[in-house]
Order: sequence, then structure tokens, then C-alpha cells
Amino acid sequence: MKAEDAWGPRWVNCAHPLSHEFMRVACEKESLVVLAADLPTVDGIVQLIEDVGEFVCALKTHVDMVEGFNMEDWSKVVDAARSKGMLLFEDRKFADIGRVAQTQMGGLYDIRSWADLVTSHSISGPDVVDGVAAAWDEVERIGGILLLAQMSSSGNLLAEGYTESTLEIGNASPHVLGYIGNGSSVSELEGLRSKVGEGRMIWTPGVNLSSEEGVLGQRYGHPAEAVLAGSDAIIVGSGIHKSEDPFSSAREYASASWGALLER
Ligand code: S5P
Repeated sequence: MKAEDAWGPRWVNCAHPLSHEFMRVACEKESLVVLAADLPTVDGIVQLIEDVGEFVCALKTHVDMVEGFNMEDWSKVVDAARSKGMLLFEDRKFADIGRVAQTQMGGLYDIRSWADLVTSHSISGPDVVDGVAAAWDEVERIGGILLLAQMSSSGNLLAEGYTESTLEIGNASPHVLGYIGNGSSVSELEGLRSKVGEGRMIWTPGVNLSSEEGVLGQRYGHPAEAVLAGSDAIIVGSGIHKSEDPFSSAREYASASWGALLER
């Protein structure tokens, strides 16, 4: 299916080139799945990519979760993800002043050299976005930022006014590809979508096909409902990597999310 037909106004109105890259991959794989590969070893992540990569559009990592990290090993993850046609998305949740975020994009993990996308909080103000973007400039790479406008964890402090201020920061920057929204709440997501409009993406964690309460305050909603409420990508961790059959689970998340996009 042609991307503009599947995505409609989102394809036309999103300006960031990586949003189009994501939408194109989604159409190729018929899936809106972003895999949260929350595993502690490179071998485990590479195996997971091999197992479910055909259903996954972007690989979301927490690079500081990996035991005994070194860049040489990490390149196996990067190569595996690229060979399966995935975007690389480091969920770093930057939250410091601009200058520090810029340096944190380098350092041990050298996120700027391999990540296409990163998350950032907006708590420190707009300069964090410029700091992250400056780091990609240094290595002459294009990257996109997803700002946390909502969270899925219960009791989080991202109240409505905070969400609105976050959108002001994001809408003012060409580097902000979109927002993290709360996939566990249809009403919160619908509210977020109406404020965001068509020009930015909303990606949602807090989705699971089984509605059991997640551990440690994580909340879950149904992936199809999240997409119908305005989510453009479902971020799935446990639902896939904790499954007894990750391949079949990933396929189910892909078809639930893709079906909902076409319905939308
Ligand atoms: O509000 C949020 C934002 C994020 S990025 N809630 C989240 O759960 N996340 C991330 O999504 C979290 O860091 C984890 O990697 C993933 C959800 O994992 P799951 O196992 O609950 O599906």
C-alpha cells in the first residue's frame, strides 16, 4: 500500500524526514510496532531482532541497561537492526541543560553516531532540544526527537499544563518529530491528538494485548484502541520479549496496529 494512502493527513503534514521514513517502513511491514528491547545483553537483543524484526519498524533501546557495554559489541545490535530495515531509537529521556545533553549524546555510548531518534523530557526547557540536535550536527547525521508529553506510569507528574507547554516547545523546533503519549488511556490520547494536530507523530508505550496490570505502576491499554485514538506507533516491550512465542506475538501486535491504522 502507498504510504500517503495509509497515513492520509499525517503523511502530508509531518515535516520531519524521519517521520516519513517511519511511515514508509510501516507500510512495507504492515506494522506500527516499535520494539522496546529491554534486555540486558547484546546477544539477547540481537536474537530478538532476528526473531521478530520483520514485524518491527523501529528498535527502541535503553543502552545503559546493557551489561559490560562496549561499542564494538553494540555495533552488532546496530547492524542487525539496520539489516532488518529498522530505525534505531534510543530512549535516553534527556532532561538536563542543553550543553550537557549535547555532551551526553557522545561519551561512552556515543548515541549521536548510531541513533536516529531519541526521547527527551521537556522539564529543563527548550534548549535541551537544541543540545541534542547540535550533537547530531557534530557528526553530520540527521536525527529526530520525541518529547515526553505524557507518560504511561501511574502517578506521573506530567499534568495537562505541562503537556501543553511541551507541545509549545516541540512545535517550535524542526528537530522534534513528535511526542510520547500515554497508550494506556484512550481519553488522554484523544486529548493529546486534538492538541497536536496532524503535523507531528504520537508514539505510545503502555500497550499490551493482555490487559493485566504491568509491574511497578506500568499501565496498559489495547494497541488498536491507542491507534484509533491517534497514536502512530505502538511501543511494545514485555508483550513481545516476555512472550513464550515472540514471533507470533510480534505478528499479532503488527496486525492489530496496522488494521487500526487502516480503519482510522
Ligand atoms: O511513559 C512512558 C514512556 C516510555 S518511553 N512509559 C514507558 O513505558 N516508556 C517505555 O516503554 C519504557 O521505558 C519501556 O522501555 C517501554 C514499555 O515497556 P513494556 O514492557 O511495559 O511494554
